[in-house]
Amino acid sequence: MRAGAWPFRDATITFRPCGLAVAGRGPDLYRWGMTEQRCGLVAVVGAPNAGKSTLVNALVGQKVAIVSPKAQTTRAKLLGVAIEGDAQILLVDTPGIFEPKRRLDRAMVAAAWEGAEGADILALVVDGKGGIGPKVTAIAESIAHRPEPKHLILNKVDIADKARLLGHAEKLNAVVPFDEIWFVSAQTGDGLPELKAHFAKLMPEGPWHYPEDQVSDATERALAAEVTREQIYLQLHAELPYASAVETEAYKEREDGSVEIHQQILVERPTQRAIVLGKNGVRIKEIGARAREELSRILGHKVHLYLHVKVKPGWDEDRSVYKDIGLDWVD
Ligand SMILES: Nc1nc2c(ncn2[C@@H]2O[C@H](COP(=O)(O)OP(=O)(O)OP(=O)(O)O)[C@@H](O)[C@H]2O)c(=O)[nH]1
Ligand SMILES: [Mg+2]
Repeated sequence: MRAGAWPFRDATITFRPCGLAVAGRGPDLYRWGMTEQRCGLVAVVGAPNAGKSTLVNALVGQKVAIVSPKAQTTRAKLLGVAIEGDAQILLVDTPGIFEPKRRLDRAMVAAAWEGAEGADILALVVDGKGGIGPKVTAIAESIAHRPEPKHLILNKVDIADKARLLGHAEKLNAVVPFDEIWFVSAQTGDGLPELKAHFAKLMPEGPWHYPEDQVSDATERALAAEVTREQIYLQLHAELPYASAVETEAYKEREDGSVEIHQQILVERPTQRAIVLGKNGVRIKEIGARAREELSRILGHKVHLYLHVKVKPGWDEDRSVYKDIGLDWVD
């Protein structure tokens, strides 16, 4: 990250109801002093594209993690904070676990396993629409002997065949003795109120770790970079999403209450830069327009977003980029 001309804002994101599947939270849900507080960690792990981030967003009741139909959307672990009655449920969204090739892949998978450390519940999310192939089985095998209580969450029941879902549950339960098996749709919300209430019940007694209105451990400027990256995943194809990174260089509040954000999109080669820009700059304009709309909606302020595409060969071998993404460097 280059030193910006303006001070960076390190505020975190606060609750802003937006009609997601399980939006119930707010001051009325918790009455100070009348109940014992509970708080715990739920690690959300699984293969890429299983719907982990969609699930975390739905349980929090607000978008905190980006989502796309492409695999490996989440790059670093992120905490989503859900509240249910007297319980604060800290949901660790993790990158999908896959066979890593590049250093970036290795760092992502390491972050996923690190996210599972010390959790009160290990929730394995599986795409119920897909089959249970060797990749999902390998993840199940690697959690089988972990000490944490393990929940299997078969997701996407809205599009999955019911009989196949039962087969998946049986097959995975033979690999891991799951404490609980859930069938949900993170997208439609099917089964989520029950799942959330269940997680809440299992949270250990202890004080809340975050203020009631905080929904994530990410800063607003980190979220801003993620929202632009989400548009790259949604609007660009082939190797491009994987060959790019986004850095927020400056983030400042204007006097009128709007936010001015400057970001750099890093790509590896000049040909990739040309694709991100598009003919006459149409693609970058569209990426900027959509990211700006989404950010204004999440932050509740008008946003001015300035994007710059920079060719930085080997950015995925640069320690400072890893730090910026929130990943530990792996050798
Ligand atoms: N139909 C349906 N689609 C879903 C559901 N949950 C997630 N999806 C879709 O599945 C795709 C992947 O969702 P993500 O939440 O990004 O998946 P992820 O597990 O976080 O993926 P990575 O970050 O790449 O590991 C997106 O297109 C979601 O809209 C669901 O319950 N039903
Ligand atoms: Mg994700």
